[in-house]
Amino acid sequence: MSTPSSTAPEPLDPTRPAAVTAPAEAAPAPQRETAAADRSGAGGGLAARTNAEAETAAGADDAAQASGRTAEELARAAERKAAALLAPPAPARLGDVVPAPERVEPDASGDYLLSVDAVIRVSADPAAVAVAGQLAALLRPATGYPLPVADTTAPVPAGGIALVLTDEVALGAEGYRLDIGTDGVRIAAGTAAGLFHGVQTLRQLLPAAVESATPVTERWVLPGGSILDRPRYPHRGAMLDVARHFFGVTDVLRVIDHLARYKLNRLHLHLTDDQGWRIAIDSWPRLATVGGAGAVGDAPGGYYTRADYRRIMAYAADRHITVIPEIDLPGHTNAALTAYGELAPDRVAPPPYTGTEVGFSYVDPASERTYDFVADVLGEIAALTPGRWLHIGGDEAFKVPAEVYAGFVDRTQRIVAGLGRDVIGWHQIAPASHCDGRILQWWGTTGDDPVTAEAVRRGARLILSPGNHAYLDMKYAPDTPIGHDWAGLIDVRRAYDWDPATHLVGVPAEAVLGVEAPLWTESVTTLAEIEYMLLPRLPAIAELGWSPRSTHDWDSFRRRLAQHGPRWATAGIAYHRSPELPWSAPAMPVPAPRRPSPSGDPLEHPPVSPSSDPPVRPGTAPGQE
Ligand code: TNX
Repeated sequence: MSTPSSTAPEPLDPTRPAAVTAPAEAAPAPQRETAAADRSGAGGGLAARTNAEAETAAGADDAAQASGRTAEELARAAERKAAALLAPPAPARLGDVVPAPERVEPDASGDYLLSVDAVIRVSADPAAVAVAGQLAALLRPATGYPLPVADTTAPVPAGGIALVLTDEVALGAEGYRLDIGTDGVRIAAGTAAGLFHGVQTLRQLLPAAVESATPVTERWVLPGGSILDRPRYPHRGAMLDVARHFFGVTDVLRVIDHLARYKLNRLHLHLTDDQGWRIAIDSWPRLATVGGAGAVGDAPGGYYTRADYRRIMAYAADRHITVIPEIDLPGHTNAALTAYGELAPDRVAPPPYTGTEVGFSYVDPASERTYDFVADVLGEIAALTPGRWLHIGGDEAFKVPAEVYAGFVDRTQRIVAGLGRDVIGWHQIAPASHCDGRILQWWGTTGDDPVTAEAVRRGARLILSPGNHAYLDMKYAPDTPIGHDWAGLIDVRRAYDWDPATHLVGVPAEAVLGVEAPLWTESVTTLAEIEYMLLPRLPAIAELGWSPRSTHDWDSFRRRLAQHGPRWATAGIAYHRSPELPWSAPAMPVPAPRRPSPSGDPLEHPPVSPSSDPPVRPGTAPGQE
C-alpha cells in the first residue's frame, strides 16, 4: 500500500469510544479461556463441576431425607455424575457443519483420534500437496503435533489423514467425500478445490480449541462416518467495499480466510466509488494517487499497488477463491473525476467527496476520452486478474438518461468481451444488450423486476444479493451500533430464510448462478467491524449457496452455527452475539455504539421492523430499484 492502511483508522466520530480491538491486538486471555471452557471436563470447567459435586455430597443427607434414597445411594449417583463429567468430551456430531453437507452417514463406532505421530498423506499433485500443507498448517499450532506431509505412495504408518485426488466425476469441480474411521481419515475429491473444502469440514469437526494459535491439551477426536458433499451453486461470494473506507491488504486476506471457512469461492472487491479509487492504474496514475487519497468522513485513504493487488489475487487463489474486481461505471465515479476532470461532463474536476450520498457523479458517456479511460482501466485490471469476470458496476447512475446509459453499458460490455472476460453488473444494466456470459447481480428488495426477468429471457444469468436478505451492511437490530437500515433490519434468520431458486419472480431456477453477500462500508471502519457485520450472517448466505435445499432448516442451522462462537473467539475473530442463536461461549466485545450520525445522511433512517416490508431506498429512481 502506498498510503496508510486502515487497520486502525480514526473513528468517524471522535467522541465514539474505540471499537473492539482488532484481532491482531485481541487479548489472548479470552481465547485461552474459551478454549478451556469449551472442553467439557477440563480446566476451569472441571473445577466448577467438582465444586458442584461437593455441594451435592454436602447436601446429600437433606436430599436423602427429601427423596427417600439413602445418603449412600445419592453419593454413588453423584460419583457416577462426576465420572461422566470427567470423561473425554464426545466428538462433534458428524453433521454439525456449516454449510450443511449434502449427505451425512454417521458411524458411532468409527471415531478417530488424531495422534502425535499422525502423518498427512497426499496424492502427488502440486495443488493437492498445497492443500495438505494448508491442513498441516491449520492443525499444527493447536495440536503441537508435527504432522509431516508425505506422498501417498510413501511407506508411512496407517492411521493418518489422506488427501486423495480421484476421478469420481460425481464429486464435480468442488465436491469431496470424507471418510472417518478409527484407523484413519480420507478426503477424496476430483480437484484440489474439493480437497480444500473437505479440509474446512474436517476443521469444523475437531474441537473448537483447534482454532488456538498455541498448543492446547485436548483429545483431537473426529466423529466417525462418511460425508458426501457438493455445492448447490457455482457462485458463492461476498463483496467488500474498500472504496468508502479503505482496508489494507492484511485485512482483505483475513476476510478471504473467513470466506474459505464457509466454502465461499468468490470475493467481489468494490474497488472504486465516489469517495475513493483504490487500485493503481499505470496509464492513469492520478486515479490512485489523487482519487485514492480520501474516504468517508475524512478517514485515511489508500490504494493497492499492483503488487498489493497481486498478493490478494494469489492469496485468494491459494484458497480456491476467485477475486472479481469491480470498477463502478458510469456513476459512482467522483473520485476518478477529482483526478481527471477531463472525464467529467463539464470537464471540471469536482472536489473530493467524503459523504455518503449516491447517484450524483458520472463519467461523460458522450466523450470518446471516457471510452479510452474505460478500455485502459479494464485492460490493466484484466491483465492483473486471473479470474474470468470483470464487474462494471452500473448502479445508481441517476443523472444519465436511460438510452445514453444503455449505450454506455453496451460499449463497456464490448470492451470487457474484447478482453476475453465475462461481464458482471448490478441489475440496473439489465436493459442493455445481451452478450455472451453476461451476469446481473440482483440487489433489489422486492423480489420482482420485469426488466431483470426480461434480461434473463435474453440470456443473462443472475447472482442474488437481495438487499433485504443479503446486505450485510444492514443492521441486525435497531440497536446495532453500525450499519444502515434502508433495506430493513437483517438478523440471522432473515439472512437465512429465503430461497435463491425462487426468489425473483419470472426468473427460472436454472438462471441463478448463486448468491453473494455485499458489505458496503460507509459506516464500517475497522477489520473488527467488518467481522462483526459478517459473523454470524455470512455463514447463512454461504449455506444458501452451498447446501441442498432439502437441508434447509432454521433450527438445525442456528444450533450448528452457534457452535462457531467458541471457534471465532478462540481465533480472535469479532462477531455479533446474535440473541437468536444458542451460544455457549463467553461473549466477545462488540463495537461500541456510535452517536447518531449527522442529519442529512441519506442512509440513516428510523429503524424498521424486520417483518415489515423494507422501504425502497430514498433517491432510487423508478426502474433502478
Ligand atoms: C446501495 S447496492 C449501493 C451502494 C451503497 C449501498 C448501501 C448498490 C449497487 N449500490 O452504493 O453503498 O446501497 O447499503
